[in-house]
Amino acid sequence: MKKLLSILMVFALLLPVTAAFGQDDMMEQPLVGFWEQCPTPENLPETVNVGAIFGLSEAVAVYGTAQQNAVQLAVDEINASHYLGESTTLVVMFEDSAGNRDQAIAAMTKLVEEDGVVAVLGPTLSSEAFAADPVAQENSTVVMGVSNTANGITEMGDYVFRDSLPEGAVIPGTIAQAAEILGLAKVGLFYGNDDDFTVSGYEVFKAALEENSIEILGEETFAKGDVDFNAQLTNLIAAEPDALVVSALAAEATQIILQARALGYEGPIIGGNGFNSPAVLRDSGADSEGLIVGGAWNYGNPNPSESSVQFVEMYEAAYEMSPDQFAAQAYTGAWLMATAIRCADSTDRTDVRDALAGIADFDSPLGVFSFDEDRNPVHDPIAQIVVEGKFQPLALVMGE
Ligand code: 1QQ
Repeated sequence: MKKLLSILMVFALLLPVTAAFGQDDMMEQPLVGFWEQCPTPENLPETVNVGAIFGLSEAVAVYGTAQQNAVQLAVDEINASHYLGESTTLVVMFEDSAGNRDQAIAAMTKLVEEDGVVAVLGPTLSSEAFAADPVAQENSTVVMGVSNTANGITEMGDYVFRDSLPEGAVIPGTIAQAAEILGLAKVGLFYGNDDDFTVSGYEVFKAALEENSIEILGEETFAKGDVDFNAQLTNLIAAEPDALVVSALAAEATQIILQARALGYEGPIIGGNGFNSPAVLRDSGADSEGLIVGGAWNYGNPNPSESSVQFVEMYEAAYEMSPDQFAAQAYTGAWLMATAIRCADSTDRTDVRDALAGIADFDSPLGVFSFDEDRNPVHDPIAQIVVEGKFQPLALVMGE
């Protein structure tokens, strides 16, 4: 009798989920989430609004479009599976910041002060986050970066979170592995000196190179929007480096790869997070072969979490293309935000902040995920190398 009862109860629990997806469109309950750790909320309103500020136009759209796709996918799953309760719908209000600091401030102000959102995802760039996040902090509203990797982001305040591994957590391991595999002794360093992320990436690269006793033969800089890098590359290449180490966003990263190769440079290029978009590989074609980049997530990870496998399937089915690291981080960010709202069982912004800060051992496409005490992510990075036009795990390619 007891057994029958428990079977019936399991059926009763499953019913709303299967009903939501309909007969033809049955899917399993998403593997992401705190389904058991945190009970189904009972006090949420019919609609819960969160904001998302991404670069959806201009050069930064190569990152922002993937982020928007991934957040929408997560929200659709969250609603279809009634993660926030039977009658609560999560709605995301997207704003385009176009990679521009002033636009990011305007978007944040609108979402937080006029639209009254519970919390905000984004903005895409660290430079936008440094401009706009103080607006969220002043309004005691959570903002969670899903691609901000510069040092110091969460130091803006206790409402500022990120699920994107900072360059400081990725680059040292990548440099150490690259140094071992390539036997690096001397490199040339090239970076954008007018962007918070590219400058921070440069500082982290420099410290990691020094840590590994790799000599820096020369340093060169550029500015956002530059299109001709020949003068700086000529100087760097003339010093005969074992590798070029570059901190740049996608548009400049692509041109730097193409122009370095056109100048006859055949050695390795090691890039920071800005290189992580498939668009960089597409636009630089065969010239990107051998590019080494550290990341937070890789499509070809030989040991993906189950939820990563499910995420890839869902994303490919929805968008007819493969997700990249930025999509994986944005998808995870949306689930983390929904989980904070679910566990808070409230739309009070401070309750949501406290619930988010308490998330640990969250099963996500990024792996088992926790926030540290400074609201930065804790999970393993992955060093990658471009082979046949795709980011592959470096360890796998090297047969380790
Ligand atoms: C930052 C980054 C960029 C590459 C995000 C797209 O890491 O601005 O922090």
